[in-house]
Amino acid sequence: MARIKIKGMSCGHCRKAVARALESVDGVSEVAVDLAAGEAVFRAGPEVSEAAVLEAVRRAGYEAAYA
Ligand SMILES: [Cu+2]
Repeated sequence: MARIKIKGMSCGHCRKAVARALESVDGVSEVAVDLAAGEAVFRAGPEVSEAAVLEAVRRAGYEAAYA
């Protein structure tokens, strides 16, 4: 499983927005976003680039980085 840190989530709406953004990336599945911890864990297939994942989260309005 891959894990990223996310900055700027403040409520359940943020958590859902980040989850949707991650699920929109081809090859990403089993997304779990932890609001309190400010992180997300997901399964990423071999076609998934870290840059694409971070860009998807950024487009949703949040800063993200691989831990
Ligand atoms: Cu929010």
